[in-house]
Amino acid sequence: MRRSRLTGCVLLVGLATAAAWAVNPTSRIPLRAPVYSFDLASPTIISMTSLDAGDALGHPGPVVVIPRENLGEASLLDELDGLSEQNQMFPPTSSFLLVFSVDRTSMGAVGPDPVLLANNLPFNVQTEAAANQQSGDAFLSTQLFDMFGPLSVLALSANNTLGRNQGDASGVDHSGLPATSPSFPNADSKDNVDAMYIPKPIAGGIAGVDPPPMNCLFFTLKRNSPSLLFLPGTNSGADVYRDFDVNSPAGQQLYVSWMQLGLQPMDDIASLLIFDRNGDCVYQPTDVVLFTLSRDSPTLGMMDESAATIFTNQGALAGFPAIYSVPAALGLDPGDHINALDFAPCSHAETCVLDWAIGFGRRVSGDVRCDGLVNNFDIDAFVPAILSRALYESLYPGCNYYAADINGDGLVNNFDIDRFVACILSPPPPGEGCP
Ligand SMILES: [Ca+2]
Ligand SMILES: [Ca+2]
Ligand SMILES: [Ca+2]
Ligand SMILES: [Ca+2]
Repeated sequence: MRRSRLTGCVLLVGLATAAAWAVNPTSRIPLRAPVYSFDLASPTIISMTSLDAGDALGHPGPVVVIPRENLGEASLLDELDGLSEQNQMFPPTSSFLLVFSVDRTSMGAVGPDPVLLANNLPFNVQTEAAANQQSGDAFLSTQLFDMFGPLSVLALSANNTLGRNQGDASGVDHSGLPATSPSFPNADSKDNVDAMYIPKPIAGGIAGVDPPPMNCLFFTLKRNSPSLLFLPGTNSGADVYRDFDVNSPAGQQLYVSWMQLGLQPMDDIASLLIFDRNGDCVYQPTDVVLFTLSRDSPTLGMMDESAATIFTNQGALAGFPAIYSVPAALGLDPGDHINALDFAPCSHAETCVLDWAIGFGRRVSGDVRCDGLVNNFDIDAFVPAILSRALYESLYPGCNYYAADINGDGLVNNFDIDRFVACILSPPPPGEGCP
């Protein structure tokens, strides 16, 4: 009796706390904004004639950052299905969290991790699926991996948590539809992130350690995309292309074929993460190629595997790819489908997840002075934040530098100024951040 009353009290307190934080779930440190695509059935692609399913998009916007023509996609019906940076300098023993997107019918296998729930980080594939808004999101693994597979570090359960929402997460989103906060029930059609890479470094901006210049970009197209007939491969959704110049229509070549990956011609690579380890943009068996396959790929049937199984070329036998990770390692159900994949360098899973995951009470965008209000007095703190992180943190110790990342792209820079000014002119209610 006494116990249940106590539980009731705790629940009430929990609800009251959640109510106070019911606005603007976001992250403490935004994952850097990705380059990504939406599929043909996405309402954003259908409603905006300037955006196609073959384009590589950027946030906020979305805006086109690589037009489809520059990846050899001549048709409005082409779909960009996998995208990967070169990742040529990444050390083979370094660890990371996987970052992935799922398709419209993925449900997840487990509820949120209890440790993350206790930290007001209540969103994962299952909660987002329950709200019919999972397919436009990016999720983080809760355990570490390296380029060869899962690492056995068990601080958190094998699960996933929300890293970027499709919309309305104080900028930590894909500018997608529905334009609603995580877990807000959605009855409309929804965008589907279909390809993605996050320019490294993954969280925040660290001067001087931006990624090394990329010599080529890797991509795959969806099976039956019209332009596969003209690209220099075998008209297969399981061929991987490289592009040496994303600023011009020329430059596409075959990087690795379905046969070299142990696949079938009718397979369809649905997500792609490449470590071109010697940095030459040429395929060698020492390069690491991670990928998932679409639900109807023949190889999944032959191997009795899942569209949420991540495959690798490392250790593959003739005619079959090897398995990099199983669905349960990511808190996914065998019926789920991973359709975009990247990674976020990380040495301690719990620390990274607490920093990057989306939840409540995380970061009040625009409250750079951290007094709970966004108003004119934040201008004096915003200016040093734009100039230098060290300067800002010396002037405002204990405040969150990323409160100045108004557009939620993971960087504090000049591109935040316009939104900050607009926000100060029309300030949000107390406790809420800039939209
Ligand atoms: Ca895809
Ligand atoms: Ca969502
Ligand atoms: Ca290579
Ligand atoms: Ca920013």
